[in-house]
Amino acid sequence: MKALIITDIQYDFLPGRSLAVPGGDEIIPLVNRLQELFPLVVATQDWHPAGHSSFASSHPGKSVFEAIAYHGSEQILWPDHCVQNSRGAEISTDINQHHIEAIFRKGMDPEIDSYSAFYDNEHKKSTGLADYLKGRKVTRVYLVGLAADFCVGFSALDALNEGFETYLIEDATRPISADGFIAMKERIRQQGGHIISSDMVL
Ligand code: VGL
Ligand code: ZN
Repeated sequence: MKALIITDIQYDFLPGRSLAVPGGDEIIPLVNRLQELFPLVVATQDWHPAGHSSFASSHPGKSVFEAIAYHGSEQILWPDHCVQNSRGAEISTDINQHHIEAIFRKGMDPEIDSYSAFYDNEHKKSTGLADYLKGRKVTRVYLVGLAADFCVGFSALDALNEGFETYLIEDATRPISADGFIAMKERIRQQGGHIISSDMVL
C-alpha cells in the first residue's frame, strides 16, 4: 500500500505571504493530479500558537532567518507564519481536499519547532502519522509540498527511520534555499531514500 503525504501547502508559504517559498504555487496543479493516483492521501498543517519560539518576533534583537541556539539545538528564526486560525495557516483552497483523509498538525508546542510530519525537531512527541500509516498497511510513502529543504525533507528522513520506502517527488515541491535542498537530497539518498520526478509516477 502506498500513500501520498502533502506537506504544508498553506497560504503563508505561498508567494506574497510571510514565509513565501519561491514558486510554491506552481506545484499545486501537479499535486492535485498526483492525488488521483493514490489510494491514501494525507496532509500536514503547520499550526503555531501566536508568539511561537520559532518566530524572530519572539526574540527581541534577533533577525529573521538568523540561527540561534535554543534548548541546546539550532533554531532558525522565521517570520511569523501559520498562526492557528489565521488565514495564512489555511491549506490553500486550490488544493483538492476530496481525497485527503486526515490532516496532521504540527508546531503547536510553543517551545519546540516541528518540521517533520512525524516528529517535533527534538523527537520528543510523535504526530501519530507513522502509526496511522502502519495501521493502513502503508509501506511506501511519496512526499510533496513545501518547503523541500525543511518540512518535506525532514519528513522524508523520519519516514526512512520509520521503515517506509520513501520517495520525494522533486518537481512537486519547492525549496526555501536551493543549496539547502541539494544538501537535504544528499542526506535522503544516503539514508536510502529516492528522489524522483513526477513522470516516474504519472
Ligand atoms: C516550514 C519553516 C518553518 C516548512 C515550517 O513547512 O517547511 N519551514 N515552518
Ligand atoms: Zn513553522
